[in-house]
Amino acid sequence: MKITKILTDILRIPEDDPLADMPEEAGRFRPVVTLRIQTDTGIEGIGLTFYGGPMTGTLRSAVDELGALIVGDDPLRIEAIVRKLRVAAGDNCGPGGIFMLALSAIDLALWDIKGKALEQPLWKLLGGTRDRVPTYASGSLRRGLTDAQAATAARRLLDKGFLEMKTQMALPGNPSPAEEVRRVRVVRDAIGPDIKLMCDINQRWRPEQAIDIGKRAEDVGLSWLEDVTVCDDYQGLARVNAALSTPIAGGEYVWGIVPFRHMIEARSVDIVMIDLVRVGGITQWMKVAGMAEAFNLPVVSHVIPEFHLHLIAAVPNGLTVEYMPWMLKLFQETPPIVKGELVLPTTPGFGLKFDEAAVKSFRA
Ligand code: SMN
Ligand code: MG
Repeated sequence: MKITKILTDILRIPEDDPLADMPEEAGRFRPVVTLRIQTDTGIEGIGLTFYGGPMTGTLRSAVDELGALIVGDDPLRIEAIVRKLRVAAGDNCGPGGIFMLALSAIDLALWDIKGKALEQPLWKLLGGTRDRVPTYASGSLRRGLTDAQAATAARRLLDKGFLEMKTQMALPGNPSPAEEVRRVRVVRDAIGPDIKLMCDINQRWRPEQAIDIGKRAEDVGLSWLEDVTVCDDYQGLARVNAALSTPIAGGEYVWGIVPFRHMIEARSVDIVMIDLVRVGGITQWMKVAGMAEAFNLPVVSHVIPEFHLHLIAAVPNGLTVEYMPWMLKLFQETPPIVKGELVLPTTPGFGLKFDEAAVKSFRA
């Protein structure tokens, strides 16, 4: 099989809140680069990447330029392609940043091709541990909402059938520790004791603040506290992790596989969060999951559930999928949630098809 053509697009996707209809700020858009890799067999693989922000044009160019280097290559030899692109480009302008984001889009599309060529859904091809995975609602219970809005949004998520959901602390205006904890209790009280509740700090606390507030929040029964301090303060994270019984999660801001080694070796986290586009695509995601497994740690995904559910279902230590609904409207169909769990597709590859009308309407 040979790669014949690389097609990219930039789309602007509205930043709404389809889960609880409680957007923090209306009218914002998120730019995304989509990719289609075509082959001489007629099989087409799809991928995407993002986090380019105002450099999204540069990100698209990077995907185009890396893509041009692999026309004629065998798409099933993914490690060979990754190595070639690393040597050609990444050794000098990588390993993280735009290079890695672009490489990830290519890696995703290559795995989609492999699944389609072997006529298997990716979750099965990659290990197939289970055909349903827990999932949690994300993006709705944000720190900028009022208490009443957060409670209403949380109840809407329950009505939608979610059994797990994530909120945020590190509230605007740097309030007192007691105020932070009061807010997370508002959400807990709205959903009752049996729903899993996670809480994201998005790197906004100092380690000692995280220990203080984390201790006050222990009885809220959080499934995890996420990114409690800057992502690469592995020692600071480890101090927080050792001080609290609430599990500490982190990793969404970590690029490539080697920094995960340092994070895990430092015992910075109890739960390893892996972001498919920052880690370098499926090829590298699976390596980090294996590394975490060797340290007896579970892994969770970050955003793009329609891709990530395959990976959490594939590996034995996959815990739950973040149901962040950003890109769902790009596709004709996405996996349904039944009794709080995502049901894995049986169609080959990711089992995703672009909704061409949606793609057209989001084109930048
Ligand atoms: C998050 C951060 C940045 C972009 C999307 C989502 C957040 C999360 O940290 O974990 O959902
Ligand atoms: Mg997060």
